[in-house]
Amino acid sequence: MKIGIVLYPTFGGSGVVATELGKELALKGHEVHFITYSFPVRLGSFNTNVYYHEVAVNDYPLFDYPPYELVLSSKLVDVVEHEKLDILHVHYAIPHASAAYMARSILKKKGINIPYITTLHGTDITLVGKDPSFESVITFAINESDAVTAVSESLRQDTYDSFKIDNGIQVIPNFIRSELYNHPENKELRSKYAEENERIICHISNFRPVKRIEDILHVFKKVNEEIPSKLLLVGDGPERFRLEALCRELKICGRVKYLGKLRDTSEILSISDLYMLTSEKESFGVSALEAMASGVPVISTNTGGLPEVNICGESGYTSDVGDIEDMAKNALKILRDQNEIDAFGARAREIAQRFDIAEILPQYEALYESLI
Ligand code: GMT
Repeated sequence: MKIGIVLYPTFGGSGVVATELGKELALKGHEVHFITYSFPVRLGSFNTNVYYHEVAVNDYPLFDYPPYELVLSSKLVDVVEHEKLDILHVHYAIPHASAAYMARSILKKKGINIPYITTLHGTDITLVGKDPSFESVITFAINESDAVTAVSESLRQDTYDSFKIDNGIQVIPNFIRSELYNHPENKELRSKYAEENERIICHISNFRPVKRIEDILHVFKKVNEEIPSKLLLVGDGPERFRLEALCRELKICGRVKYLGKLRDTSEILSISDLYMLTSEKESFGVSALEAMASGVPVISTNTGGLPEVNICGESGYTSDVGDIEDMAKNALKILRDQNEIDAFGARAREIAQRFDIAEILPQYEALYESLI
C-alpha cells in the first residue's frame, strides 16, 4: 500500500508513535510518505520505502498567523495525486484531521477518492481539543473521517464524552519494538550517574505542566531520605526553569540530572531501577511502556489510559494524581529490595509484550485494507 502519514515531527508522543509506525510499515514493504513541516526527529537518516514531503509556509507581511492548515491541505492534494497514495493516516486531530478533510474534498472534485484515518493521541482531545475555539471543527473532522482510532479505551471514552461523535472509534494502542529495549545493563554507563549503593529513578517527557514533574521531585526527595538515589530527567520543555528552582528549594540539585532530549532512551532505561510518570492526564503513556519493555517497574498516576498499561501490583503501582505520599510509599516498597525490582521488572517486560509491534501493526494494516 502507499500510505501518507501526517504528523508533528517533534519529540511529542504522537509524532514518535506516527514516525515509528511509518518505519515499521516501510519495513513490511509498504511505501510510506511522511508529510509535515520539518524532518521527523525519530526518522533517522535513511529508510527504504520512506519519503518525506515538507510543508513550507511562506511568510507574508499580511499574515500575523501563517495559514499552516491550508498549505498542508494543498500539499496533501499534491502528494496524493502525484504519488498515487492509497490512504492518508493523520496523527493528532488538530489541525491534521480538518486538513485531510479539505484535501479529500478537493481530490473528490478531481475524481480521486482517498480515505483518511484520524488517530487521536490524547491532548488533541483532553486538553487542546476541549478549548471551545476548536470544538466545532474537531467534531466535524472526526465525524467525517473514514475511520478513527484512539490509543486507549480511556481516550476513546473521553472523546465520546467531550464531543458529539457519531463515528465509530477503534482502539489501537501505542506499541514498541520489544527487541530494541533488550539492552544488557551497561555498568560503565550506570557508574557515570550513580554510586554502587544508589538507585536510579528515571522520567522522560516534554516537561509540560500536564506531566506534573514537580510531584516527581517531591516523591524523589522522600525516597532519597531513605534510599540514596539519583533522578535522571530526560527531555526538556517549558517547566524546566520551575523544576530547577524547586530542586534548589528541596535541596536535591546534586542528585537530579537533566539529560536533555535524547534521541534514543533505551540505554538510559536499561540502567534505571524505577520509572515515574505523575501526569494529570495521559491517554496512554508510551514512555511508561518503553520503561516496561526495558524491564523497569513503573510508578504512575491512575489517570486516563495509564492503568491500561501499568498494571497496579504487577508492573508497578498506580496512585491518584498528586498523591505524593502514596507514590513515595510505593516507590520505596519496590526500591528497598532488589528482588522486588527484579520481579516487578520481569512482569513489566511480560506485559509490555502485549503492545509489541508484531501485535499492533497487523491491526493498522487490516484497517487500511478495509478502507482502500
Ligand atoms: O504528552 C506527550 O508526551 C505528548 C503527547 C502528544 O500529543 O504528542 O502524547 C500523547 O500521545 C502519546 C502517543 O499516542 C501518548 O502515549 C501520550 O499519553 C499522550 N499524552 C497525553 O495524553 C498527555
